[in-house]
Amino acid sequence: MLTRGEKKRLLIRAKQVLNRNWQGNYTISSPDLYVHQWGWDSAFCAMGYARYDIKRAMQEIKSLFAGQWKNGMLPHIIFRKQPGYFPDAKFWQSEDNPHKPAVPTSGIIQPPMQAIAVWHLYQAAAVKEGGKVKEFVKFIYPYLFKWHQYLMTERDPENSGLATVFHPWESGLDNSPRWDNLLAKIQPKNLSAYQRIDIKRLPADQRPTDEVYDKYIYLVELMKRYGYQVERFYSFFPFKVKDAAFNSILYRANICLRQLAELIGEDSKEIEEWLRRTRHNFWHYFGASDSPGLVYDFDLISRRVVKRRTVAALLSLLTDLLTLKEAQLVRNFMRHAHFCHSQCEHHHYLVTSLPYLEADFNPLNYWRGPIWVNMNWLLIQGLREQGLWDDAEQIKESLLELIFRHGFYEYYSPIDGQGLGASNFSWSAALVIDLLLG
Ligand code: 9WN
Repeated sequence: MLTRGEKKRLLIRAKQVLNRNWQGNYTISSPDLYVHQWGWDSAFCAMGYARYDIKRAMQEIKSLFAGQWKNGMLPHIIFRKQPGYFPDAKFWQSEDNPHKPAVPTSGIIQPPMQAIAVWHLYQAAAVKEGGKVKEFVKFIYPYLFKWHQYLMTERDPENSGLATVFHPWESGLDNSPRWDNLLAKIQPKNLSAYQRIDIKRLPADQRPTDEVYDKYIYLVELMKRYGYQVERFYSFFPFKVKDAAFNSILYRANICLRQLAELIGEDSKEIEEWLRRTRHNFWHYFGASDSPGLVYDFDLISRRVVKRRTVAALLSLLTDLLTLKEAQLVRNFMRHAHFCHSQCEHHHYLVTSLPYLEADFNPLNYWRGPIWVNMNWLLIQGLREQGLWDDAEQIKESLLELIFRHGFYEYYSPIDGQGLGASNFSWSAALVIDLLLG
């Protein structure tokens, strides 16, 4: 456990990372590669800012929604000036779209963390600056509502209460082994030549393979061909999934949206109806009888559950759809499969993106083994939600220690704690601030 002095130093360093990445009205995710504003990164950043600079937290969210499309879609990247990332603004062609936003953006989404962030912001500031934040909630609420309405309608033609994703990037856990079998069935056709930038900036063995990247680009090309309008490609799209982690976050976000509606006196009937639908179908789509409490994705093409055990399976902890017994089973599985036992140089209580004993476990590669700060932070929230306070506390202290020793990276090796991927990574800094000051 870190001493008080060490925690103080960690806080100063975390603020330095955010200051470096702050662009005056939004935050880039990392100067190494992610030099734009990303959807869920931005929400995580706002939650960190909420602890010490509420003005900046509100500005971050406002800037993000400048990229919202007219149909409510909140894209996963809002492009600003800097070049240096591929696929870039030109590639996505958002400006040619009838729903086009005020600034260039990507055409796909990421997990909807924003309502969670705005509720968090209100709670963090309620005592000192409640009035100011309530005004902000009134301002941002219609944008948030439209975003959720898009997810619950255009992204859910089945009326299941669960949103569909069309791309591994939409899950936020890009090259997770969850997607391997689904991607194996996709053969890119007529792909134009393109240049990857990520593997020039970051070590290639920590990133997705070229073969997988071709499929990422191919799926975007397909969506682009249909103007990213879901109703034009839904029936035949080759990657079509009800993502269990995305929808656990969405369910939690809808609860936050309802709380925001109540706060400002808006009618919450439609949100109630969304929640009802999700509750009705959640376990039907995501459950498996041999592992109560864990959640798995549902492939809409084969109409089967994709039973891969990854960190995503634990995110049911974010919902109120578990019995205490089920929550304890998820916790036990997490400790057993994702915590370090004998494999690591220093013992820690951190959740890996893949269980150690899975055949695909790779301690260095992106979402195929390393420890991610946002996943551990989400699980801390989930464990608290389930009343499993000691477990939440253990992860929190371990996470702070890891970052104190190794710095603010995109992800970390569970074996020796080495920082991997992009450095000066914003959400790692922001979520540390939230844990230190929350
Ligand atoms: C594609 C920005 C984003 C995160 C994602 C993470 C990574 C992008 C990439 O970086 O994805 O969106 O190029 O690898 O997987 O979760 O939002 O930090």
